[in-house]
Amino acid sequence: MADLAQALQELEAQGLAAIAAATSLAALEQLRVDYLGKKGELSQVLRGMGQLPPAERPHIGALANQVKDRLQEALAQRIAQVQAAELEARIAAETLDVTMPGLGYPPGHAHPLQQMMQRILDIFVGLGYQVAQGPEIETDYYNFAALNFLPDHPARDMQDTYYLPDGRLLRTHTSTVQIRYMEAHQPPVRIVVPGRVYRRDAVDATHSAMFHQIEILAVEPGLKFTDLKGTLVTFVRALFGEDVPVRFRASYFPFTEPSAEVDLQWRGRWLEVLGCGMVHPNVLKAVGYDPEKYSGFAAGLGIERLAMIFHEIDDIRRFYTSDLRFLTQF
Ligand code: 2NM
Repeated sequence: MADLAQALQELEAQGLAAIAAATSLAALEQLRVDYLGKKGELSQVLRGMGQLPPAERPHIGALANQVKDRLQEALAQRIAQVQAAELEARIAAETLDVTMPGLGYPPGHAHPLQQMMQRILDIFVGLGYQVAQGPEIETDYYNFAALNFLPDHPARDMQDTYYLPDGRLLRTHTSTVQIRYMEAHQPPVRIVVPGRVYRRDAVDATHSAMFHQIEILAVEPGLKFTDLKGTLVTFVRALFGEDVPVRFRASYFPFTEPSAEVDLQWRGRWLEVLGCGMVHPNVLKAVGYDPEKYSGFAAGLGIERLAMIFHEIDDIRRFYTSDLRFLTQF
């Protein structure tokens, strides 16, 4: 009996030491099998119980249970310690260094046409105009009829405009938006309208089948040509400089009467930059405004043309071919 009791105590001391020394969950599981498993050390020792006199068996049995409980308790504690240590090691290994420099995307900037458009919009917004936009696919009515184009006007020809099979068309100017805006609002009107427009032109250095326009429209009682002139001179000076020479030349548009072209002198040459005029009474009538009560002025310009003058660009196609050697210069 003394042998068995001593063997149990040695087993406990040995087991506790091994458990304390173990550093992984796998090693601890192996120790559990070795000491407490069916074929483990404790079972081996207890096999000797059969040789004991019956009176001694309860005492040894109790001792064996104590050893088993202590080893189980030690295992559970050590497993918790090892798990905590493993978690800490993982957290330390996975720590994110938020100060590490990134890969770095090259900084971009707005396309030169968008830059020019934004500058022009800013000037008119500063003069009290609101930005308005509308659809690029339009009806004959909004693109031509409401704008006082006669039924046989050459711009309506299949040769000059892109038509859809259902008779609708790609707008040839943004004036369509002015018509839609006037239909929906009563004067006073002050809008600036940017957008893409389409012309069935042969593409070359100065022509594109799609380009960008900005048009303005103001309507209220008593507006005169001098109001138009003052507005456009202010605009041109804000864009090209305070002392740039500006001149107005008589011209013709179906939707304005009188009409004019605006030229500016730039590096010694007169350049045409804007079309403008007083809104034709037929256009005011078409949107339900009384031409006896209201008058209006309007103007339009091509963004590409203005950007080409401003930056001395020689070919309109450079805007559309996404060549970074060109685009990064602006
Ligand atoms: C231009 C030139 C002159 C214009 C006229 C209108 C409207 F809708 F009021 F009739 N919108 N835009 C206009 C007038 C456009 O572009 C060269």
